[in-house]
Order: sequence, then C-alpha cells, then structure tokens
Amino acid sequence: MTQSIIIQIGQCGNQIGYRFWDCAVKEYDSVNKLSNWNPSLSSFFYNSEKKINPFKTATCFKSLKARAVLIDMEEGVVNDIMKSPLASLFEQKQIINDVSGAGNNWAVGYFDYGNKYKDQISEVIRKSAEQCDCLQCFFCLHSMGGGTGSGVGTFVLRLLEEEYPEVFRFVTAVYPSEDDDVVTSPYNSLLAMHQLTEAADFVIPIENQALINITQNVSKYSSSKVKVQKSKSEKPFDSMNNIVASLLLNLTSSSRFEGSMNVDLNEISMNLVPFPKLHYITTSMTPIFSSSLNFLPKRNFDQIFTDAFSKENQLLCVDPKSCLYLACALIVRGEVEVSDIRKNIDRIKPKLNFIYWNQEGWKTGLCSVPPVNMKSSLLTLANNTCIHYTCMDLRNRFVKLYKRKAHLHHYTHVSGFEQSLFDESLTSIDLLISEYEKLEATSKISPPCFDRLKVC
Ligand SMILES: Nc1nc2c(ncn2[C@@H]2O[C@H](COP(=O)(O)OP(=O)(O)OP(=O)(O)O)[C@@H](O)[C@H]2O)c(=O)[nH]1
Ligand SMILES: [Mg+2]
Repeated sequence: MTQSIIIQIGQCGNQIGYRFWDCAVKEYDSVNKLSNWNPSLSSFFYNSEKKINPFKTATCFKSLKARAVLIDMEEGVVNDIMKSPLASLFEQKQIINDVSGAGNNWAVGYFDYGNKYKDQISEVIRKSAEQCDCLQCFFCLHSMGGGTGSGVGTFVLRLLEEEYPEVFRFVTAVYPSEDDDVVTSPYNSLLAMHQLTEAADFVIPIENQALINITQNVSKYSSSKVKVQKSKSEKPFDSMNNIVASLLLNLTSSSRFEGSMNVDLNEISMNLVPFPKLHYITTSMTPIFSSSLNFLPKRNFDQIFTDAFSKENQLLCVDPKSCLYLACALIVRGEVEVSDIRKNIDRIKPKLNFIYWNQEGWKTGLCSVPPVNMKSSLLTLANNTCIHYTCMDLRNRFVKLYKRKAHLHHYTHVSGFEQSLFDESLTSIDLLISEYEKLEATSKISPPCFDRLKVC
C-alpha cells in the first residue's frame, strides 16, 4: 500500500482539505464501520499510538491521524479546524501558521512567507514523509487567487521538487471566477501558473464559476423536488468544496480500496500527460448532489456516463466535446460490469475528437467501493485542448491590469520580487496556449463558438 500526504495551503486549501477529511472518514466508516484498523486506511492516515486500536477508544478517532500538513498565514481557518469535530485528526506539529495573511499578494506569499517558513515547512513535511513506508504522492490544495494559496502554495511546490524529486506532485488549484472579489487575483493566478507549469506533475484546475454553476443547478433541481433544509453548520463554500472533496476521494479511491481493475495514480498520470508541461487536466464528475439532500436523482450507469461528458458537469467552464482529447481516463466506482463501461466508451467515442496518434487513449480504473449513498459514480480526467480557453481568459484578465500597471507596486516592493517575473509568467502561459493550439490545429475541428463563462 502506498501513501500520500495532503498539503493544504491558505483559506481555500484548508477549507477544501477539511471537507476531504470529513468525507474520507465518513467513507471509511460506511465501508468497515471504523471498528478496526484497516490497512486501506494507511494510505491517508496513520495510527499515532501503535499499541492502541484507534477505534476501540471512547472517542473513536483518538489516535487516528491524517497524513496532512496545514499551512495558512492567517489563523482563523486552521483554528476553526482545531475546534471542529475532526480536530483530533490533526496535531499541532502538523500546522504552520501566522497571523496577518499574505494580503492577496503572490509575492508576499512566495518571498516573504516562503523564506520565513522554509525550514519549518521543510521539517514538518519531512516528519510526515517519515511516517510513510512508501510515499507516492503529495497533493497540494490551494486557491490561485489568494496570496497564501498562490504564493506559499507554489513555494511549497518548488520545495517538494527540490527535496522529493521522485514523489509525484499533484495540485488541485481553485481558479477565481470573473467577478472574484480579490482584485489582484489575475496577477496571483498567472504568477502561480508559471510555477505550476514548471514544477507540478499533474494539475487539476477547478474554476469557482463552474462550482457555482453546478451547485446552483443542483439546488434548482432539488428545490423542485423537496424543500431542502440547510444545516446551520454549513459554511458558504461548503457545497462547492464538497464537490472538490468528492473529486479527490474518487481520484484516490484505488489507492484506498481494493479492486480488480484498480489503476495507480502514476499510471493515470503516465497516460494523461504526453508532454511534461501539458499537465493540466479537465475533470468532470457524476452524479453530483448536494450534501443537504438525502435523496439522489435516479440515474442509471448509461445516464451517468452521458452526464460526465456534458459541459454542465465539467469542473471548468469548458466544453471538452468541442475540442481535442489528447487522452482520457475514467475512474468508475461501484458494482459496475466491465462490459457496461466498454459499451459506454464505444457509444460515446464517435462523439469525441481524439488526437490522431492516440485514438485509443482511454485508461479505465474500477474500484468496487462506491461513494457513500451512491450505487456508482464516474470521474473523468481528460487532457483536452479546451484548457487553453481557460488560460486565455486568465491571460486577458491579467493583461487588463498589467497594461495599466495597476497594483504593481504592491509586488515590486517585496524583497526578491522582480518585475520580470510578470513578463516571464506571461510568456509561460502564452507558450502553453500555443502548444495546445498547435495540437488542436492537427485536427479538423473548428474553434467552439460559445461564451465560456456561460456554458454551464
Ligand atoms: N472553492 C473555494 N474557493 C475559495 C474558498 N475560500 C476562498 N476561495 C477563493 O480563493 C480566492 C482567495 O483565496 P484564499 O484561499 O481566501 O486566500 P489565501 O490563500 O488564504 O491567501 P491570503 O488570505 O491572501 O493570505 C478567491 O478566489 C476566493 O473566491 C473555499 O473555501 N472554496
Ligand atoms: Mg487567507
């Protein structure tokens, strides 16, 4: 069994991380009632007191600890986690925080806080790594818009690249919506993206706008069926973050549960990333439902499959069907027949454009344990040229500010920051866009005609 460490950075990273741990505990509990230490737990948890059965104590998770590192340059979110019902999963020594935050400024996060906490971060990660017999992946969770998420997040990524070059670096990054309240978020996102392109192995970009659209669709659907009561403890981002948490649970299901057709994360990444820098993966998930709903829309597996390829279920505001697939991976969970998966791939394939040299570019994993309260689920991961529309959109927002040199001085006065970093980041995203465009030009598809942010 291999292990992974989750590194959650900034408000967004920690809030998503919290939803992940909450859902992970519930998922394990639904499978083995958490009455015994089960080896499958070791991929994301360890037992801090080896002699004690973690679940036989009155407070059942007493010695069960998350393989996590919590980093935030503000105190609020991490303090809330340490007062939450899941507090016992984390130890103070897994936390690095400061008080004032990085003020929505990548440079403050990367240079000021990165340098200030470098040794401490390195030490905490080292201790977590030492708890693992076979460390396979780091999962970094953060926003692209905030100063800590984008700045400290990508600083940590560089540190991992330097200190653990053999361990996979997965990043789940939340991209700001167009009406984001952080005015400098296009700067932070572009500066961070430059680092992600250089130092990550696999990036799952998620747009907040797509999460908002999905949650609105779900609540429209559910309010037409039943009156939904929001629980009092539910926070504003919770339903959006639950979607990201489910994605991570599905993505890691094969490393957490047995399965005859389990696929390793390395295998997935190997199949999905034909060129090292083109590692931005478009994802979709079905079924999606609100945590406050206790019923599910009835969808059979064929419908789930169709839904997964529709633009409404993408976690980016894009339509992969109208662009070019370099490769696609499916992670199916539940009691699903392999023949049903095959049949659906054959059904959907004629509707998709695959690059000429990888017409059979499908990788399928099947984990027999479904998500809680579901019979089956499907996660799609695609390396698709549609990502360049997201990049272009971000680039345009960046240029709008940069042309006027708006807010530039907040960055240039940070020690270590050179204005040339803005230009390098712009060149980096331009290269990425042109690589995807060149690939798209190898196929006959015409550019999609849609208003990207309204597709969902
Ligand atoms: N999906 C989601 N987005 C979030 C969440 N919290 C913040 N965001 C988004 O993240 C961006 C702001 O980043 P934060 O994570 O709050 O900032 P930070 O990393 O704590 O950085 P500083 O506060 O600047 O030090 C904005 O685009 C927010 O809309 C969350 O819990 N979920
Ligand atoms: Mg913050």
